[in-house]
Amino acid sequence: MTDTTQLPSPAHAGQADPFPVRGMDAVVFAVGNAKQAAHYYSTAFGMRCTAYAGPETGSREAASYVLESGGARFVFTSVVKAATERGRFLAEHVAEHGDGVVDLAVEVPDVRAAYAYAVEHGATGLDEPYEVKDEHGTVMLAAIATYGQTRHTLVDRSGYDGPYLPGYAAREPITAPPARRFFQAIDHCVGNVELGRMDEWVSFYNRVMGFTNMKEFVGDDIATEYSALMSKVVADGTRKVKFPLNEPAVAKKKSQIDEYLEFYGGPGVQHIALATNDIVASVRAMRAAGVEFLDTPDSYYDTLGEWVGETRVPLEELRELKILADRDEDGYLLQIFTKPVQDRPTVFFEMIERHGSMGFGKGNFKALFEAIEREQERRGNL
Ligand code: TYF
Ligand code: FE
Repeated sequence: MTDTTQLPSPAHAGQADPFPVRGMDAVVFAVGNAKQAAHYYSTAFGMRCTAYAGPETGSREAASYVLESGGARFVFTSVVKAATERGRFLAEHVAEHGDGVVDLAVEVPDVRAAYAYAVEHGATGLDEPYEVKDEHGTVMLAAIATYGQTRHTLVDRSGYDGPYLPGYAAREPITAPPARRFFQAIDHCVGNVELGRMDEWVSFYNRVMGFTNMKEFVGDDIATEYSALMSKVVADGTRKVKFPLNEPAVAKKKSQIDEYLEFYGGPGVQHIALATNDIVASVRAMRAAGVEFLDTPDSYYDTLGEWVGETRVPLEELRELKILADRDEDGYLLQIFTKPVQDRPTVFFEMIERHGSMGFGKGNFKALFEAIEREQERRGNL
């Protein structure tokens, strides 16, 4: 599973980063009811609503709520009137995919250069670079297509000090935010693509955005044994933006990725991992607010101590909250996965507390995938 000798050496090895990025700018969701989604992410994820655009601010076709938790930003958008291009896109996206991610927006220092590089290397351009401005300054934007109907907007907001984007008005939190935020950054964003297409998308990110492969992956051997999926991870040169990619594997069971593709109606974002520095407090608060997490059998904790060793959180607390732990040569991580957060078995979240490890919890893949399959079975999809 971990074999650094197989990593392709990037074409630009030893040269300056061909596609510098500052980090994730936002994850934009198209949902059926953005007003209620904004409330859920405020109360259950401890996020703070900071900005709004809608009919009251001159945006007649859609309503958008911006929620933040530390450096993590989510935007929830719903159609208000489908009679416009944007409105029709949102209405059709929700009809086809249910609530889902339309945009993994990436902050870059130079939008024109990033867009030109991407398109030159084979990306489909969706929006050529353009400026939007108001009294707070100027934002540069452009967009390229990725898997399914998902896009990457490229954002440079260094010349802007307003709330989110021109057209948005600052607004008060929906509920009083918790004293301590539940998470402070987006750790990684995972895409599910069709059977046999994962390597094409890995090479898309290699070529178009200069992203390189990280060493963690699920290969053929493990896939057929128990995971029913294959997975590789690409990341920018600074490892601030990490995009794992999954495809279904032909295995003994129907893959959880097939279930996603069937119910989402094609490729799309599968999960967003949120970096926390107190997973115990966050999971307690989120559970109390009604967030459902995957179950982990007690037997997992009976042997965990033997191979993970000491962690910040006592084993009994991990067991109580069903938090998973993994260790590699760089350190350890604690992680837990929510159940899907809408009625379709599609998008879910991960909470991750890293202590040195830069991996994705491969020591947990077996326990995790068995937990996902138990849910799949309960839904009648296995
Ligand atoms: O992002 C990851 O790679 C881990 C593991 O369907 C994972 O969170 C991989 C595939 C999957 C669920 C979790
Ligand atoms: Fe993950």
